[in-house]
Amino acid sequence: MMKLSDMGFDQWFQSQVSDLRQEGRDIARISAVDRGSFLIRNQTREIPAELAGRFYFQVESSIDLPCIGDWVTVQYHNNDTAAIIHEVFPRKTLLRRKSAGEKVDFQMIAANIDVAFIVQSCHFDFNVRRMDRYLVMAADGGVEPIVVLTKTDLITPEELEQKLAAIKSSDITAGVLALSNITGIGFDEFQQVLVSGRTYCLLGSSGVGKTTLLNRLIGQDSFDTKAVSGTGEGIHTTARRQLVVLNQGSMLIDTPGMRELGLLGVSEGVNQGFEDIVQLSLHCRYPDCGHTQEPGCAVRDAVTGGSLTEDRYSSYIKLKKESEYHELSYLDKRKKDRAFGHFIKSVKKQMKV
Ligand SMILES: Nc1nc2c(ncn2[C@@H]2O[C@H](COP(=O)(O)OP(=O)(O)O)[C@@H](O)[C@H]2O)c(=O)[nH]1
Ligand SMILES: [Mg+2]
Ligand SMILES: [Zn+2]
Repeated sequence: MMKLSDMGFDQWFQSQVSDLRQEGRDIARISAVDRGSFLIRNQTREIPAELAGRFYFQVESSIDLPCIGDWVTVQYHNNDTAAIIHEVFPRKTLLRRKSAGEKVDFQMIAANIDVAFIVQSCHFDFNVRRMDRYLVMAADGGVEPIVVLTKTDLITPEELEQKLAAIKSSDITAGVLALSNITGIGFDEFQQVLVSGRTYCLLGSSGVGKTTLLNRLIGQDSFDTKAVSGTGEGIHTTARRQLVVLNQGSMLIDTPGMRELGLLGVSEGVNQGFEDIVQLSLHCRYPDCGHTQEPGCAVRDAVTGGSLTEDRYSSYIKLKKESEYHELSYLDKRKKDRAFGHFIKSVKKQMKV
């Protein structure tokens, strides 16, 4: 049993209750989102939820739809095993991105976040300019930023010093933490930042170690993982965004990578920071080489030959895959939606509906 106030429902939200809450409606927080499907978390558990009909014709922009971290009013049905989402509370803070297209529009990433961890890998992903864009995004939404550099095990202490100096010299005033998920160095300092009742969000490119960090937090606490995610692994693999309650009472939201956040243009997104691979690919036998199984692939050859590390290669492939996700056919997307449907079903099953 967790009080709503333990989940971040403070005086600020409390003061809005009389405007929003109607008879028979309860308050809960959005804890997982995948397109039109939601999970909400209340004092005792997570429950699959759907939007009330009015959302489908009253909402003008996707910004008005509930997103991860939102506080909402709900009505339960089917013996409290399903819920309808009625109202979204005003957002205290928010993380949103500009969406692609000619018209400037915004898409929500997460709401009611106290601290955003801007995660970059020391190894390949380090880019102060991109760090700045995330910092602006956080500042715009009233969210405190903390920079987290991962994979310190892959560079020398001197190289790490250089990176920290580069951040300092570019007038970034946010706190900076450096850690390795492999050796565990710096992990305690990271964990100490987390305060119970507060909500944190991991932001950053794909492959920098966000989910590994989350798993480490869950694993080390050896907390009853049911309370952590409801279905354990299922959420990690299928839900697009999820809010996890950690053992010591803080909440953490993992987000998909940067392409999903649309911070960078399509071509820039994948190739920026991978200029060496772009150079190599000019020598692949096929101009449209995917650098996975194609014969005569200069990129694979470089990995085999040792001039390109496996880690860097797989980071590139991962980022590329993520960007390709956006060009998936409608049918493929439907397939992914179904995967989320299975996930919702497994939550229901766990609750022995
Ligand atoms: N060497 C090293 N590898 C890491 C570290 N953290 C994560 N990884 C690896 O980086 C890859 C991507 O990690 P993942 O957590 O999926 O990144 P995400 O896309 O940001 O969630 C995985 O193969 C991890 O094992 C780290 O601190 N050091
Ligand atoms: Mg991840
Ligand atoms: Zn190739």
